[in-house]
Amino acid sequence: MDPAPPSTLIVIPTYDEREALPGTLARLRAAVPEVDVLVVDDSSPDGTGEWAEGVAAQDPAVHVLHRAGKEGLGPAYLAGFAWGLERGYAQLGEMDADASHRPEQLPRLLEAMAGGADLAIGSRWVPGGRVHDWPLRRLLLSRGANLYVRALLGLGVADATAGYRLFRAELLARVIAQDVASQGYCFQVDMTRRARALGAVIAEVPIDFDERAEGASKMSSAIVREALVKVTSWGLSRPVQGLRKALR
Ligand SMILES: Nc1nc2c(ncn2[C@@H]2O[C@H](COP(=O)(O)OP(=O)(O)OP(=O)(O)O)[C@@H](O)[C@H]2O)c(=O)[nH]1
Ligand SMILES: [Mg+2]
Repeated sequence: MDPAPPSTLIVIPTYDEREALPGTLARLRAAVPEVDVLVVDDSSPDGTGEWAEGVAAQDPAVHVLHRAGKEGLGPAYLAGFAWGLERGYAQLGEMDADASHRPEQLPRLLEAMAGGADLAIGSRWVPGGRVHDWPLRRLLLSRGANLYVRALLGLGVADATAGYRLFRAELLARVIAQDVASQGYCFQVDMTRRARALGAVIAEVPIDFDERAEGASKMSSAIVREALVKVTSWGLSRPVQGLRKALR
């Protein structure tokens, strides 16, 4: 008999996703019924949290964590991960509510974990990865951000900003014990560099990334600015850290 698959929790952060979440959640539950889901809602004014409560009342694999207000992606993920680690999930992951990450491709990430990865990333920028229907502006932003991260941080990861991921619980616990303070999309880069520094095995698997079909983007210039400032400061502090290590 095959051993039981590792228990898995996918955290979906939501802010005003009443239009998009129902389709994503239905697809996720149908594609990988063995995976549990935690919706982390920042008191969405459009009632996303209440809607998700209704689903959770019917489906024991779906859970909801309500937060007091909109605090950004990073704090929402950290709260979701802490919730899942307390409950003993063996692997914990991330997925957007807007179905940009195809739930049907989650098995690719699960396979990478079964193959020994500590962190599996659903990547747009490895061979076989694709982005569908993105305007040129978004393509350039994502490509540019990843090239900048690669040049400054040398993580050896093609899509360090990706939000489709699975972490092994042991790795995640060690990473979040480090007070990860990033709020927006640089949270993903921050998690990747900390995982790398801890010697994690990181696997990238190609995915198809679809443009959001419903609801509105939460991307803002403040989020881009935070990422630029943080990645630059992490990059500049690398030689200093290297020197400190060498002198120790
Ligand atoms: N809880 C919470 N979720 C958030 C917050 N900001 C964004 N999200 C969620 O994070 C996920 C990614 O946000 P998106 O707006 O789709 O960001 P994006 O994919 O870069 O932008 P688009 O491609 O335009 O959709 C979605 O599920 C959002 O609802 C926040 O402050 N709090
Ligand atoms: Mg999106």
